[in-house]
Amino acid sequence: MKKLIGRLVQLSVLVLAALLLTTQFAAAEYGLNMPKGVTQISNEVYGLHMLIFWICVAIAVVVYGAMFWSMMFHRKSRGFKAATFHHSTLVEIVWTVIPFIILIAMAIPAAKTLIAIESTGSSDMTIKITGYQWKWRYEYLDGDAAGVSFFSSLSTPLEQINGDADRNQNPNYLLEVDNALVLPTGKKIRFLLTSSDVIHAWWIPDFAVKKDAVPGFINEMWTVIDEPGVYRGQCAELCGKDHGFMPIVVIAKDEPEYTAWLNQQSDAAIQQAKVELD
Ligand SMILES: [Cu+2]
Repeated sequence: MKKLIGRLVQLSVLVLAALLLTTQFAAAEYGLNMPKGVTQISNEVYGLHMLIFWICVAIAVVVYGAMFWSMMFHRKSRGFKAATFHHSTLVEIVWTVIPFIILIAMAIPAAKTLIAIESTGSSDMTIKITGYQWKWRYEYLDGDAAGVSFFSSLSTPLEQINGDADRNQNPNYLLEVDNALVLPTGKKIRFLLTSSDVIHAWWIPDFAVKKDAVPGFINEMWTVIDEPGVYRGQCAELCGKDHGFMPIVVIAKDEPEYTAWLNQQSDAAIQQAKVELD
């Protein structure tokens, strides 16, 4: 009887552990995995990530499976005698060749994606991004938007930062800026990235775009946004005391809305020039 109760307790602990594990896997869907993003490149990056992940899972199943199988069925208490050989050329060749093949199989899709990420050629427009302690500057360098330039700083209300207002009311707490970067959809946009003081990093997870902004150097990256919308990111390189207070907001607009925004910008620039002349 005692044995039976013991077995039952063991069984319920196992069931509980299995339940806990499965709920954690379900939660991972939402919290732990990387986002799929909204661009072709971000989807490619996600696909590559999942491919490598499943290869790792398969390796783990084989390795741990062999380990537990050996521990279970070849244990000493079963009277199993350990082998005493010291050297096996065949085994050594096998455990060198198999990982080599796996690594090559992983390197081919990884290199393909990496080359695609770095292909900044034949872009439709270029925007220069400069990191400052602690804000961003955007300069539209060519095309109809040439000359448009502005700073983009944190605009989350101060009372929210000080804790006087309910932070839970604002899902974009610390992620709002005064001037968002406005981009057209369906165009290949090349970014030139630099910094005026320390190293920052411009990062929009939904675009799978992330690179360091290094003073004295210009880094390149690119994106094509398919859908209009608001996309958010942050500085991703520890850059001083307000590193956590230099968010990035990109508003993607389709052609007519983007043109309307552009006209507004030039009108504002003309007004500004008039004021300065007077
Ligand atoms: Cu920064």
